[in-house]
Parts: sequence; structure tokens; C-alpha cells
Amino acid sequence: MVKSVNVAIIGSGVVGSAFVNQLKNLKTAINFNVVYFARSSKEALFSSDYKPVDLASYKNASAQAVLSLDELTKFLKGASKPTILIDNTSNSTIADYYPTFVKEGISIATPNKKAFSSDLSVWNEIFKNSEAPSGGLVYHEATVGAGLPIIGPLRDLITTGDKVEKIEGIFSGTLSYIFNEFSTTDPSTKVKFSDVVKVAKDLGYTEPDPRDDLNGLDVARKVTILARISGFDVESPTSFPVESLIPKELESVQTADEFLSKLPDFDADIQKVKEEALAENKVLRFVGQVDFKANKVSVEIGKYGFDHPFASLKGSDNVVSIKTERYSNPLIIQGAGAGAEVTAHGVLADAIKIAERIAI
Ligand SMILES: NC(=O)c1ccc[n+]([C@@H]2O[C@H](COP(=O)([O-])OP(=O)(O)OC[C@H]3O[C@@H](n4cnc5c(N)ncnc54)[C@H](OP(=O)(O)O)[C@@H]3O)[C@@H](O)[C@H]2O)c1
Ligand SMILES: *[C@@H]1O[C@H](CO)[C@@H](O)[C@H](O)[C@H]1NC(C)=O
Ligand SMILES: *[C@@H]1O[C@H](CO)[C@@H](O)[C@H](O)[C@H]1NC(C)=O
Ligand SMILES: CC(=O)N[C@H]1CO[C@H](CO)[C@@H](O)[C@@H]1O
Repeated sequence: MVKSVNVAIIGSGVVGSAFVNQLKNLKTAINFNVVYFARSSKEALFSSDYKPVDLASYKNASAQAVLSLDELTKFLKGASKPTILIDNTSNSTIADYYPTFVKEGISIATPNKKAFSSDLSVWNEIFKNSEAPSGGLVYHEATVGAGLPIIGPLRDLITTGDKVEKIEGIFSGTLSYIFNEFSTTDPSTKVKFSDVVKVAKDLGYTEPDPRDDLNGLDVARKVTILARISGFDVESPTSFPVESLIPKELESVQTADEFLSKLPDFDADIQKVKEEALAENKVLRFVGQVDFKANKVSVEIGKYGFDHPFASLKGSDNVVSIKTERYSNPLIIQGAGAGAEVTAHGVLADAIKIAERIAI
């Protein structure tokens, strides 16, 4: 008999839509029945007899009001098959509910960083509940580096007894792009920091307010996740030093436009740092670090020699370098760290791994 699992999807934006497309074309021995699909924060598709949602017509189908998270849990538990919940939102209310979902036996595959990078207590509760015999499984590869294989391989190393010495990486596509353009190995690159930020915004690489990228918090969340997996009990993403690229004076200006118009006044400061690095044959990169020897977690501007893998990074790629007892010459993972298709593939691959373990 063909095995199957139920799937509940929350969110149908860029990643959610790409996920549904990949799911529609999936060829596996396991059946994925989408029994609940919240297409927005208001509307959802589902039927009380768990008849699968038709993925070909979900955009037009007539919807009902979304279920509350308590109602959703009850609905999913009432089915005869186990469920994988796909959370494609960045909603922290849903993230805070993960411990309950998992306790109730619902498995989770998600690109949403919130639950894994908030207070350590939430993290501990999710994985404690997941380890219980009746607990759901939790996979979140796409929370760091989108579809890049980082969390899976890191967990494999640790489970098999390796010890992390240092993790270092560029975890923001936006800041990767900005520094790759601003600080190159070519001394004739004359571009100003504020101009690169403007171009990144015009290309749609930044958040609507670029300060949401430049404050370093997104990178801090990703570093928090990698640190915790490696055994560094980081209390929260604000409990270690995070260098902000926003000049103090511009933290509180009202609008993104005002921020961008005043940013050129501060170009000289970062220009000086860049030129000092260049004089040592180094480039600047915005990196997150977990360093066990130095007992330090940080997010900051780092200087890297021209021959370092971080110096030759292109476009908005992410890169991570993992140095362990076994990989004393570090393991380097590099590639696109953002984008709907790669993120959706990371989430779907997680869903398949879960299905292989729980489908009946
Ligand atoms: N859209 C994605 O690529 C992506 C990836 C992983 C996880 N997620 C998660 O999915 C959930 C929904 O996110 P959302 O609604 O905020 O997503 P969204 O609005 O669709 O995308 C915003 C983010 O897209 C990234 N991005 C996309 N294309 C890029 C490019 N070509 N170059 C550089 N950066 C690019 C940037 O993230 P970065 O600065 O981090 O690169 C940016 O902050 C969240 O929990 C989110 O954290 C999304
Ligand atoms: C969905 O609606 C659009 C316009 O609103 C229409 O062109 C399309 O044929 C509809 N698709 C389905 C599958 O009903
Ligand atoms: C987050 O999700 C909760 C629960 O579904 C909902 O009540 C809330 O409005 C959502 N918040 C945002 C900002 O979408
Ligand atoms: C990245 C992504 O697809 N985000 C979407 C998740 O779902 C919410 C709610 O439908 C959308 O608003 C996001 O854009």
C-alpha cells in the first residue's frame, strides 16, 4: 500500500508559492495530502473530512476564515494520518506555538527563523518535546543560508562525535552583495558605501527599510541557530556583540528615504576602514562567528586576505566555513543564500525527510 502523510501549509507568498509548485510536481513513493492551506493570514482552504486541497486551483478556490492555532492543532490531530506543518511566514506568534505543535505530535518543516533564534527556553522546549516518544519532528534547514546544506551536515558532524572549533560565515544575501561590491581586491574600485546600499535597494535586495538589513539582527539570528546546534548556549540574538552598520545619528530618523539621503555623510568612516584593509591586501566582509576557543559569538565587519574564500565571493552568495576536530582544514559551503526556489527546495527536502520517517 502507498504510504501517506498530511501536510498543513501556512503562507503562500514567494516561498510558499514556490513550495506548492515543487510539491505539485513531486515524484516520491509517499503521498502528500495537503489538508490545510492558509493562503493568507485571513483565508484558509480545508474541509472537515480532510479531503486534499486541489493545488492546481488554490488561488481561486473559495476559502474559509483561518483556524486559530488551537483549532488548527485539534483539526490536524483529528486526522488518521500524521501531519507535517509547513510554516512559511515570519510570524512570531506561530513560532511561539511550535513547542505545542511538537508536543501534540505535529512535525514541522520551516524557513522561519523566529522560533529557533528567540529565547533559549523556546529552543529547549521545542527539542525537548520533539525527543518525547510522541513528539513531532523538527527540520529547519532553510533558516540559515536558505536551501544551502548547512544545518543538516552540521548536525551530522555533531551526532557522530565531531567537535566544532569555529564557524564563520556570511549569512545575509543583502550584506554579502553590499560588501562584495563595496570592498573588492581591485584597488581601482572607487564606489561609495551609500551608493552600493542605494543600488541594493533599487534591485530589491534589501528590506523596504535597508536599516532592517544593516542592523545585523538577521545575521545574529542565524548565528544564534548555528551556535546552539554546535552546543554554545546562546541566550538570545541580542545577548552577544552585534555590530550595526547604521550610524548612531541615523538610527532614529523617521523614514527610509531620509536615512538614505543622509547616509552619504557617513561614507568617510567606513571608507577609511576599507582603505586600511586594502593596504594589508585584505577586503571587508560582514561576518557572523562562533568561536569555541575564544568562547565568543559575534557579528561584525571582518578583514580577509585576498586569497581567503570569503574575498572571492560573488553577487549575493552566502558562505560558511566550519572548522571541527575532523575538518581542521575547514569545510566550506557556498552558494545562493536567498531566493524563493532555493528556499522552497530546502523546506520541501525537509518535509520529505520527515515523511520518510512518519508516513503510514
Ligand atoms: N525569501 C528568502 O529567500 C528566504 C530565505 C530563507 C528563509 N526565509 C524565511 O521565509 C519566511 C518569509 O520571509 P519574508 O516574507 O521576509 O521573505 P521575502 O519578503 O520574500 O524576502 C525578503 C528577503 O529576501 C532575501 N533576498 C531575496 N532575494 C535576494 C537576492 N536576490 N539577493 C539578496 N537577498 C535576497 C533577503 O534576505 P537575506 O538578506 O537573508 O538574504 C530579504 O531580506 C521568513 O521566515 C524568512 O526568514 C526566506
Ligand atoms: C482563476 O481566476 C482567473 C481570473 O480571476 C481566471 O482567469 C482563471 O481561469 C481561474 N482559474 C481557475 C482554475 O478557475
Ligand atoms: C501571526 O499569526 C497569528 C496567529 O495566526 C495572527 O493572529 C496574527 O495576526 C499574525 N500576525 C501577523 C503580523 O501577521
Ligand atoms: C517568503 C514567503 O513566501 N513569505 C510568505 C509566507 O506567507 C505569508 C502569508 O501568506 C506571505 O505574506 C509571505 O510573503
